[in-house]
Amino acid sequence: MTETKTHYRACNVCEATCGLEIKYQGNKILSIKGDKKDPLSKGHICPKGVALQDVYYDKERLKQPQKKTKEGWQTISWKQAFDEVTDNIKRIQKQHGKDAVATYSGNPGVHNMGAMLFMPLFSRTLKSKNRYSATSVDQLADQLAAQLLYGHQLLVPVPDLDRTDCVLIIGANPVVSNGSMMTAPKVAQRLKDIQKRGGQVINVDPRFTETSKLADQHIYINPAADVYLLLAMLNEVFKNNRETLGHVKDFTHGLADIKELVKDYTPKSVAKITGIKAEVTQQLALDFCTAKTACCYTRFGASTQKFGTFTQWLGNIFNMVTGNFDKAGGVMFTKPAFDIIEPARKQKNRKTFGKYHSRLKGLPSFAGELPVSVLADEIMTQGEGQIKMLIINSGNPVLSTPNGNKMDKALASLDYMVSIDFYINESSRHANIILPPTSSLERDHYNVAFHTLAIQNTVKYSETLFAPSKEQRSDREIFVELWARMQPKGIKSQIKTWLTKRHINKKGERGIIDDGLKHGPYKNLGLEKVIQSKHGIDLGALQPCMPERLLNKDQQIHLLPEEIKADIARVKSVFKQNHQDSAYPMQLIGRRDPRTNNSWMHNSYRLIKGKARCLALINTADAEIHKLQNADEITVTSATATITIPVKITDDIKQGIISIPHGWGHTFADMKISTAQANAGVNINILMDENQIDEISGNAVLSGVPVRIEKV
Ligand SMILES: Nc1nc2c(c(=O)[nH]1)N[C@H]1C(S)=C(S)[C@@H](COP(=O)(O)OP(=O)(O)OC[C@H]3O[C@@H](n4cnc5c(=O)[nH]c(N)nc54)[C@H](O)[C@@H]3O)O[C@H]1N2
Ligand SMILES: Nc1nc2c(c(=O)[nH]1)N[C@H]1C(S)=C(S)[C@@H](COP(=O)(O)OP(=O)(O)OC[C@H]3O[C@@H](n4cnc5c(=O)[nH]c(N)nc54)[C@H](O)[C@@H]3O)O[C@H]1N2
Ligand code: SF4
Ligand SMILES: [Mo]
Repeated sequence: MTETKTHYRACNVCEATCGLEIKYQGNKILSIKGDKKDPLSKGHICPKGVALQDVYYDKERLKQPQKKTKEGWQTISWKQAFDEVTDNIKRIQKQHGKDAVATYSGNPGVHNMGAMLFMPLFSRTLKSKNRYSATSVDQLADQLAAQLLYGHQLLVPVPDLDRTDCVLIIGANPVVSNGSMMTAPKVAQRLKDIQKRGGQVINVDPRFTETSKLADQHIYINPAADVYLLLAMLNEVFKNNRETLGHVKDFTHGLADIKELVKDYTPKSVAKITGIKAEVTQQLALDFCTAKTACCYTRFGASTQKFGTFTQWLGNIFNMVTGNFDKAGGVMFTKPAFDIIEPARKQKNRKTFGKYHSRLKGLPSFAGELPVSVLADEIMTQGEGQIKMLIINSGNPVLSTPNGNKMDKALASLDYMVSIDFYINESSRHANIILPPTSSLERDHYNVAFHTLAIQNTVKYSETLFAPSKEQRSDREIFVELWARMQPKGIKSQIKTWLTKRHINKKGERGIIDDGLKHGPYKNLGLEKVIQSKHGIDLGALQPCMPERLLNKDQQIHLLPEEIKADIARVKSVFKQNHQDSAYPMQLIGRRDPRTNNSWMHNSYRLIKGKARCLALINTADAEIHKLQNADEITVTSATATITIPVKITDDIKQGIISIPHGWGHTFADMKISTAQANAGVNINILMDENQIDEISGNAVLSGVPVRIEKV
């Protein structure tokens, strides 16, 4: 009989990075459980971690390149695929210029070591300004606020969840999402522990969520009104002379500007727009200020709205002005073993915002990318600089970006499209060629991104569990090959040799990680030691690190950056108008489900079985107005489209608000994800208007979208 073995690794599906314990015999997985000895996740696991085996065994997962022909998809060799892809890049760039070839990088790319380390190598070689990613339907606002205040897009302060006395959660549902821009596995337990310590958990959300159930206090807020709540709380802080910058005072400027800015926004004056009584806002500010330590955590719902950047900026300011920045129990920066931030210090020009603008609409670039809201138009609008070819890596923009119908048409209209993905889904079905990478269990993994955003410093390396078959390629191999084929002949072999020797010898990406660890902030840490630890190594709690960690050139913090100043007038004008659109009297917000991950993993029967979950949540009072019963179908109409969806009636959502999950709508017959197709749901993103953006950053508006509903 084959021996039963145990493999330890970090799950790479979401930001929680849970340690997994996998028992297996040969190629057969016997069980996947949480690794109790993982220093960060301490045994936590969610259904998606268990379902990694379904992705591994999925017969519909692609392993060899596919070419679209008149007779359907054909399996072709890697050589032919790489030849055709790079021939087309060269042809199109020669004919239409560099910008005619665009890239879109989706969420799993950030959770993928090969893509993180090698996709930039390839995309830089294209020299195209048309680079897009899921960042601008997600955390662009968080990263821009970080860049403006601390000088780097990844210097995002992380709540010190394990030591705080009060956490104020605005626009996040970590009990379901497992945390975002805050790697905090086992988050429900961690929140309960705050309460056990005598602390408070407060949640501000238009819906009473799974996180609210756990909180000491839930506050219903109108969508996109967080900016006014935060301004009023700050007003209250100043009114009661409770402002304090703590030890960051000596290198922080502009407190008087903040005081001036918030003076018109009293808890009373914002009550109508926020939907929160003045006393509640006052008490909230007081609770936060009087807690020994506190942290305000603003996330997805706060970022993907018309004041995304302003709100994220205010979240930072609130922590700072109440003396909770760079302090144990407040918010702090990490000290990752493999540090992707520190190298930026050497760059002379650290300006990453607004270096250039999109051809249409003039949206600003950020960190070498443009906001994805403009992508469909950039594909479909003729003229110089039009996008003719798109290379998508691990993304599904038809389901994940605004105006999905338009995106679908845009992808169909391309001269050439490539998808690096192991499924034929809503977006990759438009590709001329699909290059499928290996899946999670078939490759090494180091979490390059999320150790940087974790509530505790730890380090972990995961080795390959099952060797891929000969015909498969990893994301790293795909990018290096594409990159190499784009190099001029002489240089090509020279650099490829260098790259091969230094980084991708037999041991793959290990060279880079080992290098990074050895030159990182921890002594005596190398890859070998980390691998030997199996479960990962605890590197200790977050520590104050100001001002040394700042990447601002002057090593100073300026509380009111120019970009924010320029948006104050808009905040003021919406405050004054505060009107509702009578054609669209309701507001749409999103929702995540514990058993799906954005638009993918829906092909796992284990995850998708059971009651339908793509449902519209509406309030009992709204149901009465529209004479609706549970499971009745409604149409939801926005400025861009109409969808039909069954309702679930609940008191756990504010009246006038409707909540629908994203990532569904597996309705196209020419895909190859049969379990997902059998549980199709609807694509909420056809309702999102790509013209509605956060005006500072260009991030898409996905929360608080005006809609109307009708009974079918
Ligand atoms: N309305 C609305 N829209 C949203 C959101 C919302 O809450 N509401 N959420 C937004 C957010 S936060 C995000 S991050 C985006 C996500 O949007 P995207 O990143 O565009 O889409 P995903 O659904 O994550 O698609 C992931 C794709 O990657 C493939 N994939 C999985 N693993 C790998 C891998 O290892 N390598 C490669 N090459 N491919 C892989 C999958 O098969 C799938 O096709 O959606 C955004 N859109
Ligand atoms: N199970 C599961 N986990 C996931 C994912 C998944 O698809 N499924 N996706 C992963 C990804 S890519 C990300 S980015 C993270 C996101 O993780 P989170 O940041 O926790 O985001 P959500 O779970 O979408 O929660 C956002 C909350 O904001 C609320 N909200 C909406 N509009 C507003 C508003 O205007 N103001 C306020 N205050 N609240 C508002 C919504 O009701 C919702 O409860 O989750 C990750 N984890
Ligand atoms: S919470 Fe995230 S990292 Fe943890 S098992 Fe689930 S999907 Fe994986
Ligand atoms: Mo995301």
